[in-house]
Amino acid sequence: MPISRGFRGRRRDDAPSDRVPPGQYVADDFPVLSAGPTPRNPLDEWDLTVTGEVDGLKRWTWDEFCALPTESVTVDIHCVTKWSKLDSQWEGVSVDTLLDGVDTSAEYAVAFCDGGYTTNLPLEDLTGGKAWIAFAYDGEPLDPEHGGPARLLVPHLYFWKSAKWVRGLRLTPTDEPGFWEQNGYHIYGDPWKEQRYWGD
Ligand SMILES: Nc1nc2c(c(=O)[nH]1)N[C@H]1C(S)=C(S)[C@@H](COP(=O)(O)O)O[C@H]1N2
Ligand SMILES: [Mo]
Repeated sequence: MPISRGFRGRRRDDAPSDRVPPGQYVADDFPVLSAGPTPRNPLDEWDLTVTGEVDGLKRWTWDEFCALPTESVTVDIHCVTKWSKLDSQWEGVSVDTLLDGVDTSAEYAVAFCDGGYTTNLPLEDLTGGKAWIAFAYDGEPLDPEHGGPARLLVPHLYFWKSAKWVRGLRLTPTDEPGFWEQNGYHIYGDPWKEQRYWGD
């Protein structure tokens, strides 16, 4: 008797193609990918700053950051190593909130982190409800391995742009390649265009 696939439930790779970019597969787990050790620093030494091409520096302590308005977001994320995770649930502060009232001529930003990791993005990709500083995942405080206490979340670009242990944004007039962007990854990283590496 032939067994119809329809009786066996939906397979992982039957995920709707409009949600899984080319060359990606859907992962059920949440892999950890870090270029170095997980930094663990006391929260009273943590701050978040917006620097660079701004009138004066903007800075939040952990308590001040926690007092900002938060958003719950459910998004699909896509790692350049080819796993995608659908419907990941986060809580975070919109980057729009951090940049509210910031007057800048900068068109780009470099996110910087504890541990020295950096990644670059056009400011346009951080604003307009497209990016968050996330501090919770799946209803729990963000795991240190996944970037806790807080990480950048930019789901519409490959996940290396979502800088873990983020400590700030430096606004820049030009697009300055970050850690992976200096090491072969694409300057922009649109998963729908498969912009994985230089030249893609
Ligand atoms: N600070 C920092 N952020 C980082 C990285 C890193 O090595 N250091 N790796 C990036 C890469 S390549 C990916 S795919 C994701 C992985 O996030 P995860 O470990 O939570 O899955 O974090 C990104 N952000
Ligand atoms: Mo990655």
